[in-house]
Formats: sequence, structure tokens, C-alpha cells
Amino acid sequence: MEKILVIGAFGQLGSELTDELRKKFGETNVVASDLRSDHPKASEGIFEQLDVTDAGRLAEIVEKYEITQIYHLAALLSSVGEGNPQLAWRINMDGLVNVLEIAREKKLNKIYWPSSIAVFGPDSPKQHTPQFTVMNPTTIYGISKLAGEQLCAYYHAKFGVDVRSIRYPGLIGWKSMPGGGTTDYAVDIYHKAVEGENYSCFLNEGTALPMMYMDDAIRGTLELMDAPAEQIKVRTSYNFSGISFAPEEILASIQKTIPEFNMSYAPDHRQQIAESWPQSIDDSKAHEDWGWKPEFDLDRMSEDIITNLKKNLVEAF
Ligand code: AKB
Repeated sequence: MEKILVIGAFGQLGSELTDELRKKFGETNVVASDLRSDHPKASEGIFEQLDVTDAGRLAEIVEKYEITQIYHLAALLSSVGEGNPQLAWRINMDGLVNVLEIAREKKLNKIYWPSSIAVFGPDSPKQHTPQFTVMNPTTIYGISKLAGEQLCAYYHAKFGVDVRSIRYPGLIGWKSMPGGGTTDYAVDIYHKAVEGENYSCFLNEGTALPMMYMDDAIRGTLELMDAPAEQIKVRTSYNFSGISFAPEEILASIQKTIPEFNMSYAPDHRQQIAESWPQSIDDSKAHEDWGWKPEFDLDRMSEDIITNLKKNLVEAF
């Protein structure tokens, strides 16, 4: 039986992935860990407080629970990373090194570590950005993810660590909030719409970015982790595509259900980050190697999110 450690379990992705892993592997076989111990989810199952830059504490938890797989999700994202590049580098790189080292030492079965479309930069092709192309990221987050991808490929080639990775686009879900990314507007906007307010968007009209509904992202991640090792041909990180849209397109999609909703534009420093990234992604390698196929388009995602957020709002009263 696999024993799984999730690092960064209270983040936007971590909180939903931990729930799915518990459904799949059983409550007692999934240990949630996070820097914060005062989160409501800390009481939902086995929890350990962990700062992933602390290699000793990580080893202690791996030994205590006889961990066989790690999902290492803790990172500083693109926008907050620019506010403190030194800290972003330390958390993003030292954390990954610690996880790969414990995987090597303890011969863990599998590691999952997310990369991002932020590995691409202004020199990369903007449309259908290929798996293998010019990268040159310009954010510290993107630079740390690109270095991390190479480190994963190195640990796989040199030490046989079965580490797998996906380059996520902006992830959009209704159960958990993102923190510190450039694509966060596409989550915030639904909350404002359902609460009957208008939205001030920090990206400009016409700024198309690759995005994905959380349900697709979780399913794809688990499919990658279930695939036989010999099918995983890309050991840096897989391009992964769902939907691509600009702010005015998500507005139009929301207006189909909430016609009175409106949005204004007040671009800030995140505009420059968004402009350095691809607008759409070619994920044919993920499709060929392990059968990846997204299910949600923009309107289906909007309907699902709005229905669930409205239900939450009613239940809260
Ligand atoms: C961010 O905006 O920083 C993240 C990402 C695309 O990796 N959501």
C-alpha cells in the first residue's frame, strides 16, 4: 500500500488534490503537510506541520509514516515571487532539492512536482507553444521552475528517481483560492460575480492566457501518476493544456448566467508577467504519451463554478 505525503496541502491545488488522494488511497494513507498549522483543513485527517526547506523535519515525517510517494506542491508563485525573489528561489529550489534527495536516499516509489507555463518567456512562440522550444523565462518563479525541471530530469537519469511533472496553466476552481499568481483574476472574478459585485481586473483586455478547470487538472495529475513509468518520456515536465481565454471572454461567459455582471480594467505589474507568457499551449506530447484529454471548455467551467458558488452562498446564510 502506498503512503503519500502532500507538501503544501492547504494551497489552491493542494487542498483539492489531498481530498482526491484520500478518496483514492484511503484517509490513513495520505499525510497532509503545510507551513501553516492553523488552517481548518488541519483537522480533516493526518496532518504534520512542515517547512519544506527543513530537510531534517522532512526526513522525520517520511520515516514516521513510511512514506512511499511525495506530492511536493509548496512554492511561491509568479506575482509574490517578484516581491521577494531571494525567498522565492530559496523556497522553490531548496524545497525541491530536499524532496529529490529524500526520494533518492529512501528509494521512494514516485514523486510529483508541478511546473508551470511560467517556464516560457517573451522569446517563446505565443500560440500553441511547443513542448520543446526557446524558454528564457523572465520571472524568478519561471526561472526556478525551469531549473527545477532540469533537476527532476537529472535525478531521474542519474539516480532513477521516478519524478513526474506537469506545466500547469492558470488553475481555476471554486473550492480553494489561489495566492500570489498572475492568473488569479480568473478565480476572483467568479466570486465577485456571484456576490453581486462588479470586478476590477488587474490584466488588460486582450491578454489571453492558458488556463484549466481544477477538475481537469486533478484528473490529469492522477492520470500522469498512474501511467506506467515507461510511458513517461518527458522527464522535465509535460505541456498541459485546457482552455485559453482573455478577460473579456471570461466576462462574456459569466454574463450568460449573470447578465448584470460587469468588469473594468486596472492593469498592474502582473500585466507584464502575463505578456511574457504563452497564450495557448501545444500539449500533444502529454496526449501521445499518457492519453491526456481535457473535458471542460470555458462555458461548461463557468456554469459549474457559478452553480457551486451560489450553493455555497445560500448554505452560508
Ligand atoms: C501563476 O499565475 O503564477 C500560476 C502559474 C501559471 O503558474 N498560476
